[in-house]
Amino acid sequence: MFNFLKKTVQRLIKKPKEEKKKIIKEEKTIEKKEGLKKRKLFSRKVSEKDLEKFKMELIKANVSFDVAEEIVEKLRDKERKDIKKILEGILLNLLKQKEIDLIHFVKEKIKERGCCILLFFGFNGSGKTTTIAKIGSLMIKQKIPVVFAAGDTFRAAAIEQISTHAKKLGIDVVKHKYGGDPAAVVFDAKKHAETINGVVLADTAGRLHSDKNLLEELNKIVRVNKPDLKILVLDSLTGNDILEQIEKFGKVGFDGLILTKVDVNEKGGAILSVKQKTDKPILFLGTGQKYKDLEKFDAEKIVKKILE
Ligand SMILES: Nc1nc2c(ncn2[C@@H]2O[C@H](COP(=O)(O)OP(=O)(O)OP(=O)(O)O)[C@@H](O)[C@H]2O)c(=O)[nH]1
Ligand SMILES: [Mg+2]
Repeated sequence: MFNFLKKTVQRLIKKPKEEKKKIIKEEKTIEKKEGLKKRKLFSRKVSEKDLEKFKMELIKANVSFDVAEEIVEKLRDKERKDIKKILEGILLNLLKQKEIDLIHFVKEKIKERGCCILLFFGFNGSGKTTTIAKIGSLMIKQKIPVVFAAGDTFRAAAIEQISTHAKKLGIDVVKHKYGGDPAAVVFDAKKHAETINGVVLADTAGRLHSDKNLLEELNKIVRVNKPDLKILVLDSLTGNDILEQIEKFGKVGFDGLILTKVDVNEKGGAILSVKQKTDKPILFLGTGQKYKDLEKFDAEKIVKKILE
């Protein structure tokens, strides 16, 4: 996780030995010619060439162009010895967020009104159904009654997929027929959740950029069922398209995000771009295919990983 981003940052912080030797040699020549003052200028500050290279590498690590520029701007004319500290500040600032403690939130909602509805949506294959299963498992561990709503009535086998997870986890699932109205599925799941004082985890069909009807369907689910939290699930491997997805789903509105597949994401830059694009909190990172592979988002831990 974040290996590529980490290497990029490390390259800027620690110059390779040969390069350092070369710089010192060049500096000595300058010193002889033009005196000590010039040498200090040359050696201490991070060079324009290094910054440009750093920017390109950030972009290669899936950091968006705007964010890469912003980072480099803040490093310009700074002394090399301060770079690590400055970068730490930039990264922490980019990743900071208003936390939502999901378990606490759900428990409070159930106390208030007898149930809680969490609606999950996102692009095709981003990991919605898998993430719902992981969160279902988490809720059970917290002794919160759970019901799945099989709201993907669009894709063949989607109902079976969530039913299989439900069976493995011992969770109830409310389902209708294929082609049925997802808003009605979530409504029925809510009725069931009220009888058990539990939480509805509502699955939905994957969306493509061009799926106007599916976006309308999503709006209808929201209108009819008024979910307590709308959660956008994003695949961290997506690259710059991820920003477009945030924009699209922003039209439905979301309260939090989950970024999946960070375990197979060597680059790691998308997380910075996402944070810059939206001020909604990242609730969890998906770190694998097992139920336990769900990590709470922790900005300090991530920055430490990149800079250590
Ligand atoms: N490595 C890894 N794989 C994941 C993670 N989350 C989901 N996947 C895999 O990604 C694939 C798609 O996951 P789904 O949960 O079916 O995605 P979806 O968004 O429900 O897909 P659609 O219903 O087709 O829109 C599956 O093979 C999952 O096992 C993760 O955090 N890490
Ligand atoms: Mg699915």
